[in-house]
Amino acid sequence: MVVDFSPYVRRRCQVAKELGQGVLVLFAASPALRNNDVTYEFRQDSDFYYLTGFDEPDAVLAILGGAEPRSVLLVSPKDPERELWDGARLGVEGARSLGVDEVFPITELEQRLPQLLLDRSHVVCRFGDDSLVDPRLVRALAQARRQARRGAGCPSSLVDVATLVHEMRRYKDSIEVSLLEQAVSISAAAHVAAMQQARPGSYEYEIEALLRATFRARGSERVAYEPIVGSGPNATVLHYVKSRRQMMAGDLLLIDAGCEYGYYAADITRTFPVSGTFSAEQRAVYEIVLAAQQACIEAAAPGVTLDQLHQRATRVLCQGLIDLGVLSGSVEDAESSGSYKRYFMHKTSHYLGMDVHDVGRYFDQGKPRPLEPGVVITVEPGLYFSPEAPEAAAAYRGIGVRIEDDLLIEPDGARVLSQAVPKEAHEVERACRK
Ligand SMILES: [Mn+2]
Repeated sequence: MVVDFSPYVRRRCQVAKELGQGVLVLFAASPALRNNDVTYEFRQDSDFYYLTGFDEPDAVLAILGGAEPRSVLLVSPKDPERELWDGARLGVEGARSLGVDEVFPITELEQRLPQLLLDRSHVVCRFGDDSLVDPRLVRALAQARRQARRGAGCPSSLVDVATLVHEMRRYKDSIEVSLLEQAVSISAAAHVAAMQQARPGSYEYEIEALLRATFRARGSERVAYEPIVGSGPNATVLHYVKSRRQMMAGDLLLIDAGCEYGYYAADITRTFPVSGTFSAEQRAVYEIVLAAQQACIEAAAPGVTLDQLHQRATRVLCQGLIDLGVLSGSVEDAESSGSYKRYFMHKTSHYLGMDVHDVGRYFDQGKPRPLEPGVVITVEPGLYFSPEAPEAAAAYRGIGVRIEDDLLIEPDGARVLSQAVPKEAHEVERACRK
């Protein structure tokens, strides 16, 4: 695959501009041990990938601002013996193709890093996340300070990478949007396949396998998060990932699954009847959740906050719970007492991007932050009646419904990226009919 590294060059230029006299230092992700000598599949750190497009471990990126901005990358040198086992590395020569100004072997980190910190006002970095990275950075700072006694300046403060890189990541550029569209379109195909495949007698893991196979067969590298495939009462367990149950006629199946494509995540949820037809109770709940979700989608636009979307969803869900006879009193009573939280216990939206719960501040000086063009969010209201739900909800016990779409905020509203997955009750039933 030919990779165009110009977006990474552009992003590093922007970082350099905002750094002033500072320096940004980012470590690549470390391979995580699973058990004994087996590691989890390696996935690059999102910030690191965002600024380099480089997906090997054991690497460090430094971006220096100021009058002569430059970026420096330290990578694993070529090692034919190791590469026989682990696969090819780009190496120092190869890494020059990434468009960075200087490349050095990572073996020189101990001497190079303190040098890169000299005469810099501050270091933008991540701390407290990786117990292996923190001491290396602190050692380099200490060394830079020792040199500072001989005349050079050394950084006087550490700045969290969130203030700079995560703010950039909150706004998706056109390349990011097209990768998100790809991730969403592959995930949509998997949801449609699941609707066609699931039937009474199927096991949840069979559907999970179908989702994963569809992702991979269409070029996705991995799931964006562990798929949730919850049938019957499992649909009321928010983070159910065991996928063990056999589905029965009359069950709803809740699937919350999305793939990652080119390091961008999709996050889609649909809930459908495994026999192809909603029961009256299931349909009543489904229509309420759908109305709440559509109310949010209509309202999503620049200037609106995620808090406002959540309030909107909550209001529709409260009215629905009252109409069902599950809650009594007025919508205002339900909102102020929080009585609805027994059935709707999570938030309506989060940012979506390289991370499924993407970075970027939600609040500005304590106040919810308005949406802006380029921000991508999910809208995912739900209602969950656990098998232990109170007497007033007896008819709905064991029903769980969530509907989730991915939205790109545009200058005049929002575009639903995940439109290809059926959502209206009759469309869902049609997609499920065997
Ligand atoms: Mn989500």
